[in-house]
Amino acid sequence: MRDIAREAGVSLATVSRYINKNGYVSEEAKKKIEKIVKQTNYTPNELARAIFSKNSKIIGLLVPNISNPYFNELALIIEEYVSKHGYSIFLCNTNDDPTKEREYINVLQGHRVAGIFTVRAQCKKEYELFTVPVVSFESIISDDIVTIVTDNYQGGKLAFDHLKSNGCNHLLHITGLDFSKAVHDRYQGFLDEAKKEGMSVDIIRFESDFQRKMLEANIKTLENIEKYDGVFVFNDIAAATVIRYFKQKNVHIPDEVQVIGFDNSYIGEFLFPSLTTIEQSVQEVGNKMADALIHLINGETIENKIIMIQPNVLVRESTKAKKE
Ligand code: XLF
Repeated sequence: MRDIAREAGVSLATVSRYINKNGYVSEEAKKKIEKIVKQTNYTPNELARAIFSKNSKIIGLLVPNISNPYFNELALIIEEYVSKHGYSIFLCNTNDDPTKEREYINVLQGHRVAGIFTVRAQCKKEYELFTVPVVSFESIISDDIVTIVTDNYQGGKLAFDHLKSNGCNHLLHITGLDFSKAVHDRYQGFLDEAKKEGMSVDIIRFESDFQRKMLEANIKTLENIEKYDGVFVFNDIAAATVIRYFKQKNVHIPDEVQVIGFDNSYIGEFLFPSLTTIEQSVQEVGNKMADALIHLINGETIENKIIMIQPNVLVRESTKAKKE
């Protein structure tokens, strides 16, 4: 910066204001500095900046696995949002493994990140000890940490109502990871609503929601799947493997069985038949998470620590209802 100031014939303070975008720089000085920056291919030393200011312009994003389409879309939305505020994303895949999650938390701390987004977190204590702001999706970590969460219970109810009003009588619910409260709430909403109607539901649990091989191994354990006429799957990527399985077995969707997922991740549109789903708007989730964290990094407070997203039914071809 000193060299640039000398070459441009301006003060070091002016160059610093220009580089850090924090103060007035005359148009004339700007032009001179820009010319030297271009000629010398200068980039600010982010490490030096992080050491000086105690944190960097980097935000950590921990996701269970980026190969789940819902999470890769979420990462994209968050990245787009924070980059407009001058931040970059440090992406960490936890594989839903608490050991890996803990290791990444340490790595992020070591890099003096400005904040953390965490998705389906399991290591609650570690986040509480963090001195920079944390925003969580789905897992309620503590009373102080802002959490964005879909009304999953309501989502489960909506899935039941949709299948019921489409004439389904033999219901199967494929649920997911045991530790996930979101997944459990979907299950509970579906079951409670069925109970109210005096209907029974068979339940199967999948152990993973992102590893294709694991999903396919799970689905092979489904016996007599042909006896069901309505299936609610806990998320869209798992529903995609269910649709494929029915096709291999020559079970026609939606005439013989109707399938509904959860998420509205983009994979649903590419399936044939396209997937009816309970939407938890990824745009809304991503924007709300990013907006909350940027506010917190800027030193503002957020009174409402639980921000609830309302789900809705998105009708496509895998169920019989009229398309909207
Ligand atoms: O954790 C739940 C299960 O999978 C999450 O919201 C998702 O639906 C994403 O696909």
